[in-house]
Amino acid sequence: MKFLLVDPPHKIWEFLRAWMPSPACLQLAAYLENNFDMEFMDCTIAEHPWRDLQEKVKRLKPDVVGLSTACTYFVDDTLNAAKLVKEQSPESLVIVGGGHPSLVPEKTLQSCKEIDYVCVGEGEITLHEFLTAVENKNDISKVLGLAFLDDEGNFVYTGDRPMIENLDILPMPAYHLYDMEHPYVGLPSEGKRGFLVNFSRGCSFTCKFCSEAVFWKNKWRSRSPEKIGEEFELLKEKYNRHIFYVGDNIFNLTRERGKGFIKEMLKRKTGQKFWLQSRADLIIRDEDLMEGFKEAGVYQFMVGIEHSKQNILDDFNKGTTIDINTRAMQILKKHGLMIMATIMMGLWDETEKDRTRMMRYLRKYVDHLGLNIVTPYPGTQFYEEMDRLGRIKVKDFSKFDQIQAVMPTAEEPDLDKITDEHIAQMRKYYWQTKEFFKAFFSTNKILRHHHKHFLKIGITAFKHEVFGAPMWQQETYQKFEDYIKERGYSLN
Ligand code: B12
Repeated sequence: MKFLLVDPPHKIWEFLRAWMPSPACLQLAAYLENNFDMEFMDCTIAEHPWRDLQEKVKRLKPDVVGLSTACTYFVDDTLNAAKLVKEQSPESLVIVGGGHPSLVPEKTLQSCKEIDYVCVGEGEITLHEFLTAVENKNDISKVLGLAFLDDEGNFVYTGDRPMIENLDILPMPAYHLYDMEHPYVGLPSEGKRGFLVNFSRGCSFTCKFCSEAVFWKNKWRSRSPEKIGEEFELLKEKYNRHIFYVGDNIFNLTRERGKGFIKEMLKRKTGQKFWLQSRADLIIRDEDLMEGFKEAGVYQFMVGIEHSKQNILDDFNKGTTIDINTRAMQILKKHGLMIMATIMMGLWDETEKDRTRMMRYLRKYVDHLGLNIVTPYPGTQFYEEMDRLGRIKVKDFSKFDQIQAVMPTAEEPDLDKITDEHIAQMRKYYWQTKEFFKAFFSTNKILRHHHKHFLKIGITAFKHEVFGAPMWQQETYQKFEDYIKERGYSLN
C-alpha cells in the first residue's frame, strides 16, 4: 500500500512573503509514517511544482494520494492537482482534506470528478482507517468522517468522526520529513529563524465570520504544556528555530493553559520568543499573567479587534466591546507587549469616515496592523447570509485571500476600489515618519526588524508602480494553465 501525502502547488502568503510547512501535513505524516509506505511532498517548495508532482505520481503510482487544502483561496489548485494525479495514475484513489473541502464536501466532490473522497474534519484517525480499509479491501463506507458520491452520483456522508480528546496521543509533527532549511521556510517578518507551530484545535467562541469554529464544531483541545515545551526544545536543538508565530486560535483560552505554558517555558529556559493569539476579554481576565508571559518569551499578542464600531462587533457575535478592546490594548502596552490587531474593512455599512476614525483609534496602540478585507468563507453563517443577500459578487475562490474584495459596500459598489483602498490604508498606516523611524531607531529589536521587513515590501511596490520594476514573485508557483501550456499537451 503506497500512500502519497501532498501539499499541492499554491501561492504562499504573498502579503508577508511567508511560507510555512503545513501543520496539517506534518501532523498527518507523523501519525501515519510508521504504519504505511508513505511519502510526503510539499509542492510549494518544489522548483517545478506541477511537473514535479506529475513525475512523482507517474513514477510512484500510489494506491492513494492525499491532498491537503487549508484555505478556500487555493482550492482550485487542489482540484487541478487531483486532475493531474488521475491523469498520471488513473488507479490511484484521491482523498482531499482540510478546512475548505471539509466545510463544503458535496460541492467539492461535485466540482471535481477526480476526487474520490473528502475527509470531513480531523484527519489522523479517519485517514488511518481509510488507508487500512483500502489496503484490506474492506468496506470504505464504514469509515466515519468520509464523504463521497455513490455510483448514481448521490452524496454520501459516513457520519461524524469523534474528535481526539487528548492531543498528546499524537506524535510530534514530522519535521524530519521536511526540508527545514529551504529558503522559503520561515517567517521573514520575524527574522531568519522564524517559524510557525500549532498546539491546539478549535475554539469555543462563535464569531459568525470564522470557519475554524464551524470546522471544529466549537470544541477546543490542546496539547499539554509538557508536549509544547518538548516541541519548542526540539525545534531549537535540532532545527535552530528561535522565534515563533503560534497558530493556536486563542492561546490562553483557559487560565490553566496560560499558566502551564509560562511554568514550562521558565523551567526549560530555551530563550525562544513567541507571538501568540488571544482575545481582548481574555487578556483582561489574565492581566496578572502578562508579566509571566513576557518572562517566558512572549513578545507579541495578536488580538481580533475587528472594528471600532460596536454594531459590527455585535453583528459578528464577537462577544467583545470597544471598551474591552481598548482596555486589553492598554494592558498589553502597560506590560511592554507588542500588539498586532487584526481588523476587517469593507463591511457593508462602513463609510470612509468610519475607516478614518478607526485608523485614528488604532494608531494609539497598535504596533502591527493586520488589516484584512472582510471575506465570507464557505461553511460559515456569514457566507450564507451574504449569499442570501446577493452581496458576494465574486465566486472565484482564488480571490478569497482577504486582499481582494469580493463584496461591495453600500457606499462603494466597485470592488477594485475597495481592494485599492485596502492597500492605501496599509500604506497610510506604515508610511509615516513615526513608523519609518521605528525601522531604525526603535529600542525594540523585533519591532525594528518587522518594520524593516515592511519597508522592504513597500519599496518594492513603490519601484514597481513608479519605475515599472518587477514585483516580488513566488518562484515556486506556476498557474496550472501555464504548466499545461508549457508541457505542450492538454489534460486527458
Ligand atoms: C497555520 C496557518 C497559516 C499559515 C499557513 C501554513 C500552511 N502551510 O498551511 C500562514 C501563516 C502562512 C497562513 C496564512 C494565511 N491564512 Co492561515 N491559518 C493558519 C492557522 C493559524 C492554523 C492552521 C493549522 O495549523 N491548523 C491545525 C491543523 C492540524 O488543522 P487542519 O489544517 O484543519 O488539518 C486537519 C484537518 O483539516 C485534516 N486535513 C488537513 N489536510 C488533510 C489532507 C488529507 C488528505 C486528509 C485526509 C485530512 C486532512 O486533518 C488535519 C489534522 O487533523 C489557521 C487558523 C487555525 N488556528 O486553525 C489559519 C487559517 C487556515 N488561515 C486562513 C487564512 C484566510 C489565511 C490567509 C489566506 C489570509 C490571512 N490573512 O491569514 C493567509 C494566506 C494563506 C497562504 N497562501 O499561505 C483561514 C482560512 C479560512 C478559509 N476558509 O479559507 C484560517 C482558518 C484562519 C481563520 N480563522 O480565518 N495561515
